[in-house]
Formats: sequence, structure tokens, C-alpha cells
Amino acid sequence: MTRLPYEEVLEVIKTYETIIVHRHMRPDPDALGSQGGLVEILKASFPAKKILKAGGPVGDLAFLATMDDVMDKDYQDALVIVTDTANRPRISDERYLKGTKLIKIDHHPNDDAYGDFQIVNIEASSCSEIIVDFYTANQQQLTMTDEAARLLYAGIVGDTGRFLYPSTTPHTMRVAAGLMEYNFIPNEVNNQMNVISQKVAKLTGYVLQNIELTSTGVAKVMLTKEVMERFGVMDTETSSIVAVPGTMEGVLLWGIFVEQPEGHFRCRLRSKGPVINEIAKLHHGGGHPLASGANAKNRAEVDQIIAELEQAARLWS
Ligand SMILES: [Mn+2]
Repeated sequence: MTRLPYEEVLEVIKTYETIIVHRHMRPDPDALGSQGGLVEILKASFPAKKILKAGGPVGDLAFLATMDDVMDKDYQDALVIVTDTANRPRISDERYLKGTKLIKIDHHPNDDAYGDFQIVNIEASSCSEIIVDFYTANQQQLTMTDEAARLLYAGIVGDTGRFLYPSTTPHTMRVAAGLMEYNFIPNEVNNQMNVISQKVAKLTGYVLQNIELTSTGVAKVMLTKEVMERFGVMDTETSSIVAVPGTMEGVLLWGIFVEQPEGHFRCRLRSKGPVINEIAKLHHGGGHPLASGANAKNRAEVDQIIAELEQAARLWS
């Protein structure tokens, strides 16, 4: 792997008085963990600098981090860093464009190579893991704090599904172990992230009851507008059920298809082996090799995606 510009990025950071860190829309623990963890490290390391977290609502993840009141004028002569966000349209708060320089730090495939500088490592389990690597590479000049460690740990736990997903490497475990040396309660973070609302718990039951499994090991779950209404859940709340079909015996690949108010389907695709992001790209999506998102304009396109997943399953076995 090519050397990542950890030192160069720190040199850029040092030259700015104001640094504003963004992340993606509808944040997950890794978005907030990488954003908040980086901000905590930079604040502790450079107390004279103004360092801010920008972005929209954090939903039920306020126990991790909340956003700062960032003014338009703050962007004047500011450095903007975006964490955990593959594509520009997904960046939360489009004022990220108003800074002087832009840095991308991410672990998704670098299809949209935005920014003046990038630290992109698609082998990292999470963007939070990359932030720890950035800290470690510059350890003499940076300060890790207990709160930064808590946030970065949460990000790693979130994106690895509690160290379950194949993106979890020995390095991931060493990074997480290092964070656990700091003063926070990992078990408390784990429990907070493990909680689902009563509505989503009931929806989980529905998902398990309504998996359609093909003989090739492809599982399909349709969450129609009627189902979403019956359980009173929004699309944004379905992220915690994405892993559920994979727990059932015989499931190799799966898709959860959430019907949107406008009638198309948001597709959450997952795999235990076959690469699926190329399939996602055929349907206005993309992502990781084993965890992607796509869009289907109607049920026919959902069936087309299922057929393509079946083909991937047959080639793999
Ligand atoms: Mn991530």
C-alpha cells in the first residue's frame, strides 16, 4: 500500500487558525466518531485554534457527539476536513465548499477523489481507525484524550458490527485495544449503540418473519410504504436492521429494499463473500465490496438486482 500523507496533512492543519470538520448526512457512529475524535484530538493539541464540528442533525446519536454552531464567517480562511464521506453530495452542510482548503479522510472506495489533500485507506475498518493511524503517525505532536478515545472506539465498533465484519483486521483490534487504555467505559458505549427503539425492535421481528430466501442463498426483504407505516418507522431508522438477514442460516447475500415516499426503493445490499459493489454501481449506488447501497426505480429493478445477486452467488460457490 502506498504511504499515506499523515505528516503532510498535519503540516497543513498547523497553518490554519480555524479548522471545520464535516462528515456525511444521516451520520452513523463512524461518521460522528471520526469527526468528533479528530476534533477532540486537534482541540487538545492546538488549544489556540478554533476547531468546529459542522453538520446536520445527529438523530439518536447525541450520546456520541453534537454539532457546533458554525457561522458562515467561520469559513473565511478556514481549513475544512471531511471524514467518512465517499462522495461530495453526501457531505452534510454544503458550506464545506466555503473553506480555503479541503481535506478528505475516508475508508470508502475513492470514486470521487475530492479535496486538495486526501488520506484514503480502503483497507481500514472505519474512518475512526484512520484517525487513530493519523494520530499514531504524529504522536509526538498530537494529544489523544479520553473523549477522543471513546468516540473513535465507538466508530470502530459501529462500522465493524462489533468486530464481526470482514473489514476487521488484526490492526483494527490493536487500534481498538489501544483506545481501551484510555479512561472511558467501552461496555457503556457498546450498550448505548446496541439499543434499538421499540418500533425498530418490532420491525426486526417483521424482517425475520419475511425473509424470502432463494436456493442460491440470496435473501430479499421488502419494506413497503405500508410496512413502514404500520411500524411507524422512517427509512433513516432501518440502518440497525441491515445486518439482521445475515444472521439466518443459509443466507450468503441479502438486500433490504425500502420503498420511498416517491415510490422508488432504497436498496441496502450486504454479502458474506461475493463482491457486490459492482452490482450496486449498476443501480445508482456503490460502496464497499461487501456492503453497498443502491436505488431501484420499481419492483422490476428490485427483481433485477436480486437476479444479479443470485448470479454473483452462483459464481462464488
Ligand atoms: Mn465509516
